[in-house]
Amino acid sequence: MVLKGPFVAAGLVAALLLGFGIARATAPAATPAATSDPTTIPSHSHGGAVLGDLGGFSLSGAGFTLVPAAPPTFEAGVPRPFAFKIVGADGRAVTKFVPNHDKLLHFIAIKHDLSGFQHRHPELAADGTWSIPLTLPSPGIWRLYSDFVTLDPAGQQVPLALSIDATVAGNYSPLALPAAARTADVDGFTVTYEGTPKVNATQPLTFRVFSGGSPVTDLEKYLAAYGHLVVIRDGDLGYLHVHPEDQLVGGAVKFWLSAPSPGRYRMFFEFQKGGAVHRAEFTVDIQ
Ligand SMILES: [Cu+2]
Repeated sequence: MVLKGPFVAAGLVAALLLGFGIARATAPAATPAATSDPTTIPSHSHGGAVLGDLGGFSLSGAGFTLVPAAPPTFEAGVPRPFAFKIVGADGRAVTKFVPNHDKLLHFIAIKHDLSGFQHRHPELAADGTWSIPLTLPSPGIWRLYSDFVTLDPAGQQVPLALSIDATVAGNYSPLALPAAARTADVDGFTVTYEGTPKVNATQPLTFRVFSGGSPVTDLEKYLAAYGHLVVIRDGDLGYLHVHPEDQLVGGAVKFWLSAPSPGRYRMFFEFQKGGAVHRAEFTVDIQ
Protein backbone atom coordinates (compact mmCIF):
# COMPACT_ATOMS: atom_id res chain seq x y z
CA MET A 1 0.00 0.00 0.00
CA VAL A 2 1.34 3.34 -1.00
CA LEU A 3 1.07 6.17 1.41
CA LYS A 4 0.81 9.27 -0.68
CA GLY A 5 0.17 11.92 1.84
CA PRO A 6 -0.39 12.39 5.49
CA PHE A 7 -4.15 12.26 5.20
CA VAL A 8 -4.70 9.65 2.58
CA ALA A 9 -7.19 7.20 3.93
CA ALA A 10 -5.97 3.86 2.77
CA GLY A 11 -7.83 0.65 2.45
CA LEU A 12 -11.36 -0.44 3.01
CA VAL A 13 -11.19 -0.38 6.69
CA ALA A 14 -9.03 2.00 8.47
CA ALA A 15 -6.46 4.59 8.00
CA LEU A 16 -4.83 5.61 11.15
CA LEU A 17 -3.23 8.94 11.39
CA LEU A 18 -1.36 9.08 14.55
CA GLY A 19 0.54 12.08 15.61
CA PHE A 20 -0.99 14.05 12.74
CA GLY A 21 1.91 13.30 10.53
CA ILE A 22 4.39 12.28 13.15
CA ALA A 23 3.63 8.70 12.45
CA ARG A 24 0.86 6.74 10.86
CA ALA A 25 -0.24 3.28 10.02
CA THR A 26 -2.43 1.92 7.33
CA ALA A 27 -4.65 -1.08 7.62
CA PRO A 28 -4.42 -3.90 5.15
CA ALA A 29 -7.01 -3.22 2.47
CA ALA A 30 -8.81 -6.50 2.74
CA THR A 31 -8.97 -6.93 6.49
CA PRO A 32 -12.40 -6.31 7.98
CA ALA A 33 -12.02 -4.15 11.04
CA ALA A 34 -14.33 -6.27 13.12
CA THR A 35 -12.21 -9.34 12.83
CA SER A 36 -8.73 -7.99 12.43
CA ASP A 37 -6.17 -8.21 15.13
CA PRO A 38 -5.32 -4.55 15.51
CA THR A 39 -1.83 -5.35 16.62
CA THR A 40 -1.12 -6.76 13.18
CA ILE A 41 -1.84 -3.52 11.39
CA PRO A 42 1.50 -2.68 9.85
CA SER A 43 3.00 0.58 10.82
CA HIS A 44 4.52 2.97 8.39
CA SER A 45 6.39 5.96 9.52
CA HIS A 46 8.29 8.87 8.13
CA GLY A 47 10.92 11.17 9.47
CA GLY A 48 12.40 8.63 11.83
CA ALA A 49 9.34 8.57 14.04
CA VAL A 50 7.63 5.37 14.97
CA LEU A 51 4.02 4.52 15.49
CA GLY A 52 2.86 5.98 18.73
CA ASP A 53 5.26 8.87 18.83
CA LEU A 54 3.89 12.10 20.08
CA GLY A 55 4.79 15.48 18.67
CA GLY A 56 4.48 19.06 19.70
CA PHE A 57 7.32 19.19 22.20
CA SER A 58 9.71 21.43 20.41
CA LEU A 59 10.31 24.55 18.39
CA SER A 60 12.32 22.54 15.89
CA GLY A 61 11.95 19.32 13.99
CA ALA A 62 13.31 17.76 10.80
CA GLY A 63 15.34 20.88 10.07
CA PHE A 64 12.43 23.28 10.45
CA THR A 65 11.97 25.79 13.26
CA LEU A 66 9.05 27.85 14.44
CA VAL A 67 10.21 31.45 14.87
CA PRO A 68 7.80 33.89 16.51
CA ALA A 69 7.78 37.49 15.31
CA ALA A 70 7.84 38.66 18.93
CA PRO A 71 8.11 36.97 22.31
CA PRO A 72 4.78 35.26 22.95
CA THR A 73 3.67 37.12 26.04
CA PHE A 74 0.01 37.90 26.46
CA GLU A 75 -2.28 39.68 28.86
CA ALA A 76 -5.17 37.59 30.06
CA GLY A 77 -8.21 38.10 27.89
CA VAL A 78 -6.59 40.74 25.69
CA PRO A 79 -6.52 39.91 21.98
CA ARG A 80 -3.13 40.19 20.38
CA PRO A 81 -1.88 39.24 16.95
CA PHE A 82 0.41 36.26 17.10
CA ALA A 83 2.76 35.96 14.14
CA PHE A 84 5.44 33.44 13.31
CA LYS A 85 7.38 31.84 10.51
CA ILE A 86 8.47 28.32 9.87
CA VAL A 87 12.14 28.59 8.94
CA GLY A 88 13.96 25.87 7.05
CA ALA A 89 17.52 24.64 7.44
CA ASP A 90 18.58 27.22 4.85
CA GLY A 91 17.42 30.00 7.19
CA ARG A 92 14.60 31.05 4.91
CA ALA A 93 10.93 31.20 5.77
CA VAL A 94 8.94 28.33 4.35
CA THR A 95 6.22 29.46 1.96
CA LYS A 96 5.26 26.06 0.58
CA PHE A 97 2.84 24.08 2.67
CA VAL A 98 0.88 21.03 1.63
CA PRO A 99 -2.86 21.30 2.24
CA ASN A 100 -4.08 18.81 4.76
CA HIS A 101 -7.66 18.58 5.77
CA ASP A 102 -8.53 21.71 3.84
CA LYS A 103 -5.93 23.87 5.59
CA LEU A 104 -2.25 24.64 5.21
CA LEU A 105 -1.69 24.83 8.93
CA HIS A 106 -3.68 23.87 11.99
CA PHE A 107 -3.03 25.88 15.11
CA ILE A 108 -3.91 24.56 18.54
CA ALA A 109 -3.62 26.47 21.81
CA ILE A 110 -4.00 24.85 25.20
CA LYS A 111 -3.03 25.78 28.73
CA HIS A 112 -0.65 23.53 30.61
CA ASP A 113 -3.49 22.32 32.83
CA LEU A 114 -5.15 21.07 29.60
CA SER A 115 -7.92 23.66 29.75
CA GLY A 116 -8.81 26.36 27.25
CA PHE A 117 -8.39 24.32 24.05
CA GLN A 118 -8.57 26.34 20.82
CA HIS A 119 -8.27 25.00 17.27
CA ARG A 120 -7.65 27.81 14.79
CA HIS A 121 -6.38 28.47 11.29
CA PRO A 122 -3.90 31.35 10.84
CA GLU A 123 -3.42 33.31 7.62
CA LEU A 124 -0.30 32.86 5.51
CA ALA A 125 1.33 35.94 3.93
CA ALA A 126 3.44 35.72 0.80
CA ASP A 127 6.66 36.07 2.80
CA GLY A 128 5.87 33.03 4.91
CA THR A 129 4.49 34.89 7.93
CA TRP A 130 1.59 33.18 9.64
CA SER A 131 -0.63 35.36 11.75
CA ILE A 132 -3.70 35.03 13.87
CA PRO A 133 -5.50 37.22 16.36
CA LEU A 134 -5.22 35.33 19.60
CA THR A 135 -6.83 35.72 22.99
CA LEU A 136 -5.52 33.67 25.88
CA PRO A 137 -8.20 34.11 28.52
CA SER A 138 -6.41 33.29 31.76
CA PRO A 139 -2.97 33.42 33.39
CA GLY A 140 -0.58 30.53 33.00
CA ILE A 141 1.63 28.92 30.41
CA TRP A 142 -0.05 28.07 27.13
CA ARG A 143 1.30 25.75 24.49
CA LEU A 144 0.80 26.87 20.90
CA TYR A 145 1.10 24.06 18.37
CA SER A 146 1.53 24.49 14.64
CA ASP A 147 0.56 21.37 12.80
CA PHE A 148 1.39 21.29 9.10
CA VAL A 149 2.99 19.45 6.21
CA THR A 150 5.81 20.97 4.23
CA LEU A 151 8.41 19.69 1.79
CA ASP A 152 12.03 18.85 2.43
CA PRO A 153 14.71 19.91 -0.06
CA ALA A 154 14.20 16.64 -1.93
CA GLY A 155 10.49 17.39 -2.31
CA GLN A 156 9.36 14.79 0.20
CA GLN A 157 6.46 15.64 2.44
CA VAL A 158 7.40 16.39 6.02
CA PRO A 159 4.55 16.38 8.52
CA LEU A 160 5.36 18.32 11.66
CA ALA A 161 3.86 19.56 14.88
CA LEU A 162 6.10 22.32 16.24
CA SER A 163 5.29 24.26 19.35
CA ILE A 164 6.12 27.24 21.48
CA ASP A 165 4.99 28.16 24.96
CA ALA A 166 3.28 31.49 25.54
CA THR A 167 3.02 33.15 28.91
CA VAL A 168 0.09 35.00 30.41
CA ALA A 169 1.15 36.85 33.55
CA GLY A 170 -1.01 36.68 36.65
CA ASN A 171 -2.08 34.24 39.29
CA TYR A 172 -2.14 30.82 37.75
CA SER A 173 -4.71 28.59 39.40
CA PRO A 174 -4.39 25.29 37.56
CA LEU A 175 -7.62 23.40 37.13
CA ALA A 176 -7.67 19.78 38.19
CA LEU A 177 -8.05 17.49 35.22
CA PRO A 178 -11.63 16.18 35.20
CA ALA A 179 -11.96 12.50 36.09
CA ALA A 180 -11.88 9.94 33.31
CA ALA A 181 -15.31 9.56 31.71
CA ARG A 182 -16.82 8.07 28.59
CA THR A 183 -19.56 10.66 28.29
CA ALA A 184 -19.30 14.39 27.76
CA ASP A 185 -21.97 17.04 27.25
CA VAL A 186 -21.44 19.91 24.87
CA ASP A 187 -23.78 22.47 23.29
CA GLY A 188 -26.86 20.34 24.04
CA PHE A 189 -25.27 17.17 22.66
CA THR A 190 -24.13 14.16 24.62
CA VAL A 191 -21.09 12.42 23.22
CA THR A 192 -19.90 8.97 24.21
CA TYR A 193 -17.07 6.79 23.08
CA GLU A 194 -16.42 3.06 22.98
CA GLY A 195 -13.06 1.37 22.84
CA THR A 196 -10.09 1.36 25.13
CA PRO A 197 -6.82 2.86 23.96
CA LYS A 198 -3.84 0.62 24.63
CA VAL A 199 -0.13 1.14 24.60
CA ASN A 200 1.54 0.15 21.34
CA ALA A 201 -1.53 -1.68 20.07
CA THR A 202 -3.86 -0.04 17.61
CA GLN A 203 -7.40 -0.03 18.93
CA PRO A 204 -10.67 1.31 17.56
CA LEU A 205 -12.20 4.29 19.28
CA THR A 206 -15.76 5.07 18.23
CA PHE A 207 -17.55 8.29 19.11
CA ARG A 208 -21.33 8.65 19.07
CA VAL A 209 -23.26 11.88 19.31
CA PHE A 210 -26.74 12.07 20.85
CA SER A 211 -29.28 14.85 20.90
CA GLY A 212 -32.32 14.65 23.15
CA GLY A 213 -31.47 11.02 23.81
CA SER A 214 -31.51 10.05 20.12
CA PRO A 215 -28.41 9.22 18.13
CA VAL A 216 -27.30 11.86 15.66
CA THR A 217 -26.43 9.86 12.55
CA ASP A 218 -26.03 12.69 10.05
CA LEU A 219 -22.92 14.41 11.27
CA GLU A 220 -21.40 16.75 8.72
CA LYS A 221 -17.88 16.81 7.43
CA TYR A 222 -15.65 19.36 9.03
CA LEU A 223 -12.29 20.02 7.39
CA ALA A 224 -12.72 17.00 5.16
CA ALA A 225 -13.45 14.50 7.93
CA TYR A 226 -16.41 13.47 10.04
CA GLY A 227 -14.43 14.18 13.13
CA HIS A 228 -11.07 15.26 14.43
CA LEU A 229 -9.44 13.92 17.52
CA VAL A 230 -6.63 15.74 19.25
CA VAL A 231 -5.09 13.91 22.17
CA ILE A 232 -2.80 15.68 24.62
CA ARG A 233 -0.77 13.82 27.23
CA ASP A 234 -0.98 15.14 30.75
CA GLY A 235 2.44 15.97 32.11
CA ASP A 236 4.30 16.92 28.97
CA LEU A 237 1.61 18.10 26.55
CA GLY A 238 2.65 15.56 23.94
CA TYR A 239 0.36 15.97 20.97
CA LEU A 240 -1.49 13.61 18.66
CA HIS A 241 -3.99 14.50 15.96
CA VAL A 242 -5.94 11.57 14.62
CA HIS A 243 -8.42 11.35 11.77
CA PRO A 244 -11.24 8.87 11.44
CA GLU A 245 -12.32 6.45 8.81
CA ASP A 246 -13.64 8.11 5.67
CA GLN A 247 -17.23 7.15 6.30
CA LEU A 248 -19.44 7.18 9.33
CA VAL A 249 -19.91 3.72 10.85
CA GLY A 250 -23.56 3.42 11.77
CA GLY A 251 -23.61 7.16 12.28
CA ALA A 252 -20.59 7.03 14.56
CA VAL A 253 -17.08 8.35 13.99
CA LYS A 254 -14.45 5.65 14.18
CA PHE A 255 -10.78 6.31 14.86
CA TRP A 256 -7.84 3.98 15.29
CA LEU A 257 -5.45 4.87 18.02
CA SER A 258 -2.28 3.50 19.49
CA ALA A 259 -1.23 5.12 22.71
CA PRO A 260 2.46 5.90 23.09
CA SER A 261 2.64 5.30 26.84
CA PRO A 262 0.54 4.66 29.90
CA GLY A 263 -0.73 7.81 31.51
CA ARG A 264 -3.49 10.36 31.56
CA TYR A 265 -4.59 12.03 28.41
CA ARG A 266 -7.21 14.56 27.46
CA MET A 267 -9.06 13.84 24.23
CA PHE A 268 -10.68 16.63 22.23
CA PHE A 269 -13.25 15.32 19.76
CA GLU A 270 -14.49 17.87 17.24
CA PHE A 271 -17.54 17.28 15.09
CA GLN A 272 -19.94 19.32 13.01
CA LYS A 273 -23.72 19.37 13.10
CA GLY A 274 -26.08 22.08 11.90
CA GLY A 275 -23.19 23.97 10.32
CA ALA A 276 -21.48 24.52 13.67
CA VAL A 277 -18.41 22.83 15.10
CA HIS A 278 -18.68 21.34 18.57
CA ARG A 279 -16.05 19.89 20.81
CA ALA A 280 -16.42 17.17 23.43
CA GLU A 281 -13.58 16.64 25.89
CA PHE A 282 -12.69 13.44 27.71
CA THR A 283 -10.03 12.46 30.19
CA VAL A 284 -8.74 8.96 29.61
CA ASP A 285 -6.41 6.90 31.77
CA ILE A 286 -4.39 4.56 29.64
CA GLN A 287 -2.92 1.52 31.36
CU1 LIG B 1 -7.33 22.69 11.88
